Amino acid sequence: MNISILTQVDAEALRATVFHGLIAPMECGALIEIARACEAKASVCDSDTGAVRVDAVRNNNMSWVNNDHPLVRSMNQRIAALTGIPLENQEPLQVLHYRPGEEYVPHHDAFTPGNQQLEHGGNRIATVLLYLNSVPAGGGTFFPEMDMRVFPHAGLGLFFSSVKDGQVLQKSLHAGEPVLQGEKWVASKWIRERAYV
Ligand SMILES: O=C(O)CCC(=O)C(=O)O
Repeated sequence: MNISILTQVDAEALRATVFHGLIAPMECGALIEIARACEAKASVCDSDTGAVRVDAVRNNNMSWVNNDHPLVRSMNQRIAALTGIPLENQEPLQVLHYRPGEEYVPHHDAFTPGNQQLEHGGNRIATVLLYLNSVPAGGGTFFPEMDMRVFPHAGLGLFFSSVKDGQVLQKSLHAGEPVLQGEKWVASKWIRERAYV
């Protein structure tokens, strides 16, 4: 891996890092094809109750790609090496696919106290996004509390933390903005405090 850090933002307890070099251009295309074969309407996990449901807050498609695929296994290992967080803390890799007008409205990836999802390895402490294609217009990942936006470009990655000392970081609020032109493919990895079960 030859990772270049392009930007690093430390906002109170939140760290956000934009990087390049974790995924090669050919691998971006291959991951899109793996995901395309098994995509379905995206679901959300209620941040209070943990219940999983299809919801208008996220009107794009998604795929939970097979962890046994050599490329997916390799991506998971690279994410563990990049973050220094054990592989076993990772949820499966998901690939999100947005068409024009589709979006993921502002949300926190971390859960609030009492959520039954916390039983599956504690909270989501960090997220890694890997942009698999370049979007001609729209489709940014926007953090309204930090006025920070990452534009999707093939091969770019974003790491951000979501929890510090057991507290959900309010500044980690983020959205997948509506795609205005073209399509957007992004791989998303949620990482737990402990082994994901
Ligand atoms: O599509 C994006 O840019 C954001 C995805 C996202 O919010 C997530 O995976 O939690």
